Formats: sequence, C-alpha cells, structure tokens
Amino acid sequence: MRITHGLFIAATIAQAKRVVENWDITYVTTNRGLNQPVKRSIGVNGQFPLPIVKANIGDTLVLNIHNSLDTATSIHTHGITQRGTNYYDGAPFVNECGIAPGSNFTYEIPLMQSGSMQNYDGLRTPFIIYDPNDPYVADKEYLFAVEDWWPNTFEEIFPLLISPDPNANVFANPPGALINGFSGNLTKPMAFEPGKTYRIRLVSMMSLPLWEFAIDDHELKIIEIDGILTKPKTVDVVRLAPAQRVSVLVTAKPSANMNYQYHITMFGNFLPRIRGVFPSVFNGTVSYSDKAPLYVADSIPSGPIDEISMESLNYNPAFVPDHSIYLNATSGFIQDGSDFESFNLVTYEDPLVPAIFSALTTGDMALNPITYGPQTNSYVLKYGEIVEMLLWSATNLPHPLHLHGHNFQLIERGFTNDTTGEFRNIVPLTKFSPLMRDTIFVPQGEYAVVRFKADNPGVWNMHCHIDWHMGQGLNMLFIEAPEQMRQVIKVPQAVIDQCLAQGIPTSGNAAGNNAYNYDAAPNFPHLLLDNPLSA
Ligand SMILES: [Cu+2]
Repeated sequence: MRITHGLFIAATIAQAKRVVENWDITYVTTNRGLNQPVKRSIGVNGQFPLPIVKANIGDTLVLNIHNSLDTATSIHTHGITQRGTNYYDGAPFVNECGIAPGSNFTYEIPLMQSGSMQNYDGLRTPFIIYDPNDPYVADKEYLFAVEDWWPNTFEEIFPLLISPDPNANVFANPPGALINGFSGNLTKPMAFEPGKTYRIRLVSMMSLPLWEFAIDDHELKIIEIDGILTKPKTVDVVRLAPAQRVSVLVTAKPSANMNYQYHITMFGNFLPRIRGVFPSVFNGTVSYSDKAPLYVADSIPSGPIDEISMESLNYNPAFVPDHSIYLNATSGFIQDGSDFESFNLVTYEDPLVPAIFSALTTGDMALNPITYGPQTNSYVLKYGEIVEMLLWSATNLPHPLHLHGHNFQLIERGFTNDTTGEFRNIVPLTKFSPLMRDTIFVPQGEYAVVRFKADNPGVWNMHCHIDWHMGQGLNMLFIEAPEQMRQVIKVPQAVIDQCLAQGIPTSGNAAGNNAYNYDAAPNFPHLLLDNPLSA
C-alpha cells in the first residue's frame, strides 16, 4: 500500500503573496546523527532536515515538486482543509494519482487557515501559517517538532508488522528521536527574558510514539490545537499523539535569578519499555542568565490534556447530528495468520480509479458507496449534513485518527467496556463551544464521539496517523456531496497528466467500469478477530 507523504501545518492577513518552494524529493542515506545504522530515507534537495515552510494567512503556497524517487510520491498539507482544491490534498488513489517518478508537479494551495505536516521515511516538515490578526500576542516564538527515526525503512519493517511469526519483533531495532530535525541529545536552549511572553509551537511528526512537553516551574497556557484557536487553558504538561499540534503561551519569570529546564519525553504505554527509547527524556535549558543556578525539579509532570473541558475560542456550540457513523478500529487476521488493521473489519485497499474521479464521472452511481470499491470503506455524505463519528478502539491498540478536509468537534469520551456509562465524559451541549481539532487520539479500550459539518465537497480520508496502522489498512473515505463536487471541483490538467503518465484511469467506478461491475476492484478478506493459527 502506498503511504501518503506529509507536510505538518502549525497554523496561525497580511498582503497576500505567493510563497514558492522548489522541492526535489530525493533519497538520502543517513542516520540523522543518531547512534544507529544509516538507512535509505527521503529528503528534499538532497538535504535534511527538510526546509520548514512559513507563510501568512491569505498567501498561496506554490510547491514545485520534482520526484527523484523510483516510486510515486505526493505531498499532503496536514491541517489544510483544501476547500475547492480537493485534488491538491495529496492522497494517492483518493484525490490524485501521485507524482510519477522523474516528473514535475506543482501544488498551488490557497492558505485560508492558520496553524501547524509528514511520513515514516522522513518526508515531513513543519508548516507554519501566521495570522497577523492573531488575538494571542507573544514577544517571541519557539518551535519543537519531534519525530521518531527508525533504522529500518517502511518497506523493511512492514513484513515484520504483519508477520504471523510470533518471534517477528518490530522493536528489535528501536528508533531514536529527532527534535527540529537533529538528534534529541542536542537540545538547544531557549533564552527567556524576565516578564516576556513566548509562544511555543509543539508539532508531532511522530510515526508511532506519543510525546510530552513541560518546563520546570512554568505554566503552559494552551491557545491553539490543530490550527484552531482555543480559550486559554493552563496546564503543566502537553501530551501530543502523532500528527497533533499545540501552541502554548509561556510567561517568563519576573526575575533572572534562576535557570530552568524543559523536558521532551517520547513514550507510549502501548509500547515496550526499552530503557532510553520508550520512554526517553531529552532535557534542554531555559536560560535567563549565565550566572544563575539551575532550578532542580523533583519530577516531570505527565498526563493527557483534558480536551473535554476545553473550548474553541470562537463560539460554535455542539452540532446536532443528522447522520451517525460507527467506526470501530479493529485489528484482525487473515487465514495465513497475518495481522492487519481495519475499520469495522474492512481493510483499506486503494481503488484502481482514484475516488475523486469516480465521484466526478459516474453520474447517479456516485451516490452509491460501492462505486468506490469494496475495500475503501466509503461513506457518501449529503451537502451540509452534520456527521457524527463514533470512533471505537475496542482492541489493544491506540489510534490517533485524522480526518482530512475538516475539523471536528469533540463531544464525548469513554471506555468501550463501560456498559453503565459511569465513566462517560460528555461536553455541555449548549452554551459551550466544544474543542475543534483534526486529529483525535483514541487509546486502546476507549472511544470518542466527534461531529463535523459536511460543507467541503470532495473526497476525504479518515485514517490512523500511526504510519504502521495506516499501512495495515486503517483508513476509509468520505465521499462528500458528489453532486456539489461537480460544480466546485475542476481538476487541473496537470493532475490528470500525472494519472496518464502512470497508466491510472480517470473515470468510472473503483474497477474502472461504468456499470455495476466491480470484479476488477481490489478485494481483501474480512478480518478474523481470532488468529486462525492459534485456534
Ligand atoms: Cu492506529
């Protein structure tokens, strides 16, 4: 399966300009300065870290790509809702065909939102969009983009991941951590001046672990989550799951008589405890004065953000749902004992025809989910309806679930085995603006309820942002308002040319037919909950 490559939006109107980036996507052989063997990874212009992209709201991002890889690639601007530009969302076989090896392609993306993009083999970089009218003002900014770096390529690790062999160990060669592109052991100091206010942008470009950020004896005031401004919420630690972004404001101490430490911890209670790997703590200095002593804290705080209690800054009370969709993220097996992931036991497989083209070319059949194939888990949405997703993770894996093209309201959280509802945690349904975000972490054994408005005609993925799980099939599609799509989505010829260059059809159903014939569409067995080899 192909994995979409990413760019992470850390969001935040001045004079609109064209921000032009020229990216030659190349292989780079590196260990990124970590104590591990080199591997073939992906860089830009032969270099790493990748360039950080910065722009203002109202600008147009012009991303000129040359693909020097031996396989197709694409760029997904994580956090950008691509209103009217669905074909630039960068999901191969969903809303484009990918960029053929050796060819050029230009993404032209109007930036209408502010905020803070990705992938396993290294094609991921922060993307910061500033809003000059941001109500939260800071004297200076710092950015911490944290990623796990594995000595194996995705191609090498994937067979281990699905292997029926109980001795196959995906953690045999554990990852290191990179902070802002460099080894976590090389943390840079943050210089604080007394009384000043700092905005710290935290971006998770992790493929698997969680990470946490804390500063000794300093409060963190959360003001933005996944590019949406929030009402301020004071915490002592921020936890981020893969693909999540958070901005905090930190007010410096009134005097410079102490220095402090900040802590970045990579961990996951679902991961094996490997000393120095899971968890690993990287300490950096918050420096007020060369002469001041270092404040020593007894412990480093840890814990999730209480998202249910948080509100978005703009008033937007809980939506009333028109359409409720139950999506159980379930691990399971096929007959030979290999291990895959699914929503509702349907493992995602790319259709032969990218779904955007099926939606645009099949007439009334575009309203029938089977048009997109038996393995895409497609749901057709009506324009403007409120969609509620019941996101379950009943099995033993956690999932950061990311919806493209939208932000959703967080309505409820709880435990999947809590039949009494005693531990149900639900937001006030009136006079309260539920937190809006685009990536929700659903730990093992828990569920979350989220709602969004289907007002962005297009074809959008909803998937787990743990690259492994997505690779194993934890992905699905919303086919949003196909009739309206035909009015607002005009696919540029350059997108179609990339399909032609790769021999990918641009019309018909998932099997490339115009009738009810799906025989050629990719198929995959429904997963079995129990391992047939251990029966
Ligand atoms: Cu997952």
